[in-house]
Amino acid sequence: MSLNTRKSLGLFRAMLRIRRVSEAIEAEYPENSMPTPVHLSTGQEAVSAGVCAALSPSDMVFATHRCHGPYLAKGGDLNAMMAELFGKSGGSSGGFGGSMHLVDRGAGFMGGSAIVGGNLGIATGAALASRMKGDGRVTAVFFGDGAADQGVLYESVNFAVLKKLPIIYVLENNGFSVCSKVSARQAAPSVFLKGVDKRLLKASSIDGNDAVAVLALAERAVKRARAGQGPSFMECVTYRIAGHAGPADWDVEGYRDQKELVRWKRRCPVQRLKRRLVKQGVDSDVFSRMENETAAEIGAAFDFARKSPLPDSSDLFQAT
Ligand SMILES: Cc1ncc(C[n+]2csc(CCOP(=O)(O)OP(=O)(O)O)c2C)c(N)n1
Repeated sequence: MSLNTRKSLGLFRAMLRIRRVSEAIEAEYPENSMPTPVHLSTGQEAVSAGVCAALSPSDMVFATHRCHGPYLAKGGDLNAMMAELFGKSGGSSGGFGGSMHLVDRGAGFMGGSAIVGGNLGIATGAALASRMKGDGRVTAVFFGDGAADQGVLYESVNFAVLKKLPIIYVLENNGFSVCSKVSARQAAPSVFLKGVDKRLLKASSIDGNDAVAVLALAERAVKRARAGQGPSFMECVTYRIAGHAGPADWDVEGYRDQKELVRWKRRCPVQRLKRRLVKQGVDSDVFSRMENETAAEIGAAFDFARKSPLPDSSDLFQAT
């Protein structure tokens, strides 16, 4: 098997896992066993998988309220994620944080944030700390097009360029901020890239549903960061197939064109990569084995979450 096929299979496994975990959450959510809002990233898996595959375990990732994908792709513990969603003590934030506040420092996953744009400044600060300590870590910060409307993005990028910080700004442009389209909020497509001086900031816009392309761009960004050449900005154009929050069928009707949704479903990043791998000669047994392993892992994580005790209120100040 060629190195490229092996890398692509790694991306496929990461995306499949995120997709199947999301589906399992969707199926369980109406049971009211998870006392937390959930923001699924169905359709956006290639961004998490591609960016995180370019990073080493000690590199840092900061994410948003839609953080399951980056958490899992960065090596976060699935048992701890599920227990967190169930509000149990075995959760990654002791059951006190919920779905938007996953964290796994051991895996370099520094946390999701419910404050839109909130992690941009914090991640930039973490990259400054890496630069000052010379620890060689690269930081990637995920944020949505809604967060890109905020001034903190410009302040952060400006500072990162000024100090040549080892950071990658990963814009997951999924077309919406809750129910509000990008075109209703921004003057032109990729407006935040238009005025950028390319000599100062390496900024690109790519197909965010192509995991191989995301990985290739992220690898270049990591290389630049490690070489002390400063930040990169990657706009990954994708689509949120799920609703803003909760299971997909909880989506508020009317705010998006159903034909557009169907078109993007056809561009499913997981199926796209599978088709490519089949063309490269990967056997159907490989996919069946991955499906079985993923299902077993998810089943075990749900069991772990169900059996984990509720947190003790006296632990509240330890966990927050
Ligand atoms: C500072 C702030 N303003 C508003 C909100 C309410 N809010 C929660 S999610 C969201 C949309 C964010 O859209 P985007 O950044 O594109 O991320 P996506 O949900 O599309 O992944 C908003 C406005 C918030 N949590 N924080």
